[in-house]
Order: sequence, then structure tokens, then C-alpha cells
Amino acid sequence: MTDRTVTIDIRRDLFGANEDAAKINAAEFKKHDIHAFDIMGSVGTGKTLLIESLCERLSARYRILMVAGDLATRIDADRVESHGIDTVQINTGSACHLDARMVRLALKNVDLSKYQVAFIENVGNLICPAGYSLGVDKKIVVLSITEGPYMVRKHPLTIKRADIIVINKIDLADVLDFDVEVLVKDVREVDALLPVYKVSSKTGQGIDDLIRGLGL
Ligand SMILES: Nc1nc2c(ncn2[C@@H]2O[C@H](COP(=O)(O)OP(=O)(O)O)[C@@H](O)[C@H]2O)c(=O)[nH]1
Ligand SMILES: [Mg+2]
Repeated sequence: MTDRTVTIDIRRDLFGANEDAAKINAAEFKKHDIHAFDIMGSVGTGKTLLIESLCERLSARYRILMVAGDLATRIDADRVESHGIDTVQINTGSACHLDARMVRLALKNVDLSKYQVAFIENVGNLICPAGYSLGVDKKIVVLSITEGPYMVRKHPLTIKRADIIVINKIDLADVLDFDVEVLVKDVREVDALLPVYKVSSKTGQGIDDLIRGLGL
């Protein structure tokens, strides 16, 4: 009897194909000497404001491209563009994360030789984006104290896959009676060596340290 059952390893199939596309992106970024960052985090943690804050400080020194991932709008791209930064919008429709192929397609008609830094704001979600490499130098996970104290414990895999953790909105710690060190301690339990930056994208506190941590 012939074997009529084909077993498809969806994880290998999906993630393997994505890894191949991510390698192409990484090669493109490398070819143009671009420092590329994938910025992940739930909706509202302050990813866009963080990018705006970074761009304000970096745009005199670097030519920056921002790639905005969003289900339906270009609100974030417009916000960053208002600082004089070039942007490309990716609307994913129903997809809860960017993948490497989307980024590759979005950059197809962009002259990458114009840029030295690329900030990719992923779709607001703390779960799905972590599984998909985009071909960047560093994956940054943005947490914020307004999401409560359990975000790290509830998303260990996302934390594990990050290169840098940003705890944003520290300007609100007192008013929310929030102990930021609880989040830091939880990160340390997942990965003792993971760099953690405590910042306020609103006041600018901690942003210069983060910039040094990004190697910029
Ligand atoms: N107080 C305070 N508010 C912030 C900070 N960062 C972002 N926000 C606010 O949080 C809301 C969501 O920010 P946004 O950048 O759109 O988050 P995103 O969905 O992760 O891109 C906005 O009202 C921001 O002004 C911060 O460091 N401190
Ligand atoms: Mg945003």
C-alpha cells in the first residue's frame, strides 16, 4: 500500500521560509551599512513615541528610515514623518505581526543607500511578532508600566527572543504606584544578561542611555 499521508511540519515550513527571507533583508541592510531595529510591544506601550524621541535625537547624525507595521492605518508613519523622517507603511490587513517577506516587499522600491538607520515598528502585539525574524540587528521589546506588573511573566518567549528590553513611561511610576524594579527582576529571571533600559519617551529620561545601548 502506498503511503498516502503527507506530514507537513508547519513550523518548519512557515518559520523556515521566513528565516530565508530575513537573511535576504539582513544582507541588504548590511550591504548599505544600515543599523536596523525591530521594535515590538503591545498596542499603546509607546513604540511610536519612542521612535519619535529617538529620531529627534538622532536625525542630525543619521539618515533614518522608519517602517511602520499596522493593520489598517498610517497614523504612526505620519507621526514619525512629521519629524522630517522618511517612512514606509505596511498595512497587514489581518496579520498580527510583520514578517520578513512583507519588509522585503516594502523596501523593494526604497533607495536604501540613502539611510544609515532603520526603525521598524512592528504591529502592536506582544506575542506574534516574536516568532518572525525580519533580518534586523536588534529586536527591541517595549514594555510599559501602564500594562501592569505581569507582562514579562506572561510573555517569557517574547522576552527570551529580545536583544534589548525597554521599560517605557517611567514618568508615570509614582502616580501609578508602580515598582519598575518588579519588571526588571522578572526580565532578569528570564535572561540575566538581557540589557534593560528604563525610559520615558515623553520626558526623554533614559533615552540617551538607550541610544548608547543601540550602538548609535
Ligand atoms: N506619560 C507617558 N506617556 C507615553 C509615553 N510613551 C508613550 N506615551 C503615550 O502612550 C500612548 C500610546 O503611545 P504610542 O507611541 O502611540 O504607542 P504604540 O501603540 O506602542 O505605538 C500615547 O498617548 C503616548 O503619548 C511615556 O513615556 N510617558
Ligand atoms: Mg504605534
